[in-house]
Amino acid sequence: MTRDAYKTMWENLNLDITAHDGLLEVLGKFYNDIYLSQAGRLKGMEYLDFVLSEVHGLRIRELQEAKTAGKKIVGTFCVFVPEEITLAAGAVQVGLCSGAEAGTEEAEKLVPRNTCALIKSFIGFKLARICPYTESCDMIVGETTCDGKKKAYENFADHVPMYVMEVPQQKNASDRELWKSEILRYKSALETLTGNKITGQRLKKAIKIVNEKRRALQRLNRLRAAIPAPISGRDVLLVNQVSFYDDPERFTKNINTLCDEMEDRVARHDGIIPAGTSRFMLSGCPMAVPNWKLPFVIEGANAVVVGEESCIGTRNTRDLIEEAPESLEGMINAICDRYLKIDCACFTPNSARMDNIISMAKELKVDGVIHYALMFCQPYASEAIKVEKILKKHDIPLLSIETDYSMDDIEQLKTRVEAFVEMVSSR
Ligand code: BJ8
Repeated sequence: MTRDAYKTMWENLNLDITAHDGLLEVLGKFYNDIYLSQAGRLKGMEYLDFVLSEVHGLRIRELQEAKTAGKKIVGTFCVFVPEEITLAAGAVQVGLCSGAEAGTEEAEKLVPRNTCALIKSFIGFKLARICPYTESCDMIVGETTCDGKKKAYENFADHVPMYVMEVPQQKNASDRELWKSEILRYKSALETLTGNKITGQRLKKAIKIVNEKRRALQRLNRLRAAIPAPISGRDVLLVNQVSFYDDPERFTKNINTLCDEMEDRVARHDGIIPAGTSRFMLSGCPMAVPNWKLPFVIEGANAVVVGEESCIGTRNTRDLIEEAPESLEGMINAICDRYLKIDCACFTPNSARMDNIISMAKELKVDGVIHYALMFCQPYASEAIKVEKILKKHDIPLLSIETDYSMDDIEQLKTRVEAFVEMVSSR
């Protein structure tokens, strides 16, 4: 990314240029160490390298051009926000970064100290004026998932144009009614914001675009399950992270090209990860860009991540919207049903998640599961106890980790992960 070419754009977005330069420098260094240092990467990953190198450059310029052309930009933090509705309104949806420590001191003036790193991160990025995505948004959509998020949005609303969707906490008939009414309320809010009416035709097209994106990610997940693994877990995590802010149709095309390359290598049993490397599945909280800490530690310990049971992973890609309905009402119902299948730990009970963890672990033939909860995340830390029980029943080893975005515990993490890898490989 040529900094000078974008400086004026960043200034116009009211970024703190010095702090932003610092962020890009650290990000570039991390990216070199974690990604570009990998040997024998797939050629298709060059697209992801390019997108990442232009994450605050070209993509932001595209968003500005879309705004000039009259489009609205909608920022989100959660996979519950239906991108199909956003696209059908002619708006652009982007996931807002919340995977790095920034502006923590300022963020702690808006939320208590014992709030998870993800929440502090999105507030910190805004208050430190280093996120061009947040600054580009015409509307930011939050959701009533965990308590931390829903209370944070109240204070965050003093700083950004906030809209909050109510997500039910159970999955009974009355919850479905509530969720459907929330989808309709979101549809109206977008129609008001954009001035565009969401017709059946527009929604059908949007459903197809988002389904195709999820199909490409499903294909990637099927291919990566091969033994030997044809791609590192870090690279797949990056693909999932980029899926939240890249143009969806361009992204799908490039991921399918990457899959073609993988298919070829799988057919030749030409994995880039040596056969015999211990295989792990990550399960738990989402890892938003640029949170690459744990996969880097795992893969540095002679192991490979072959699946993510997470919202930046299969929780977001497992289910498609049914494409058969032709009426607007039918499509809204299909959207409603698809999103209610999400097995976020904010639901009670949430037994579908336990079933999904077991079936994924078996399908992927993993040697163990690494459960990842962000410090102070009550929903996932609580479910870690259930995950442990169910995995024990199926004789699948588990390492349960609680961490945050700082590097303070990196040595301790390495020691624990190395011991776990050694333990599973001696079984
Ligand atoms: S659907 S997982 S993206 S809410 S880590 S902020 S839960 S205290 S992120 Fe999530 Fe939607 Fe659920 Fe997925 Fe709260 Fe936990 Fe923090 Fe979390």
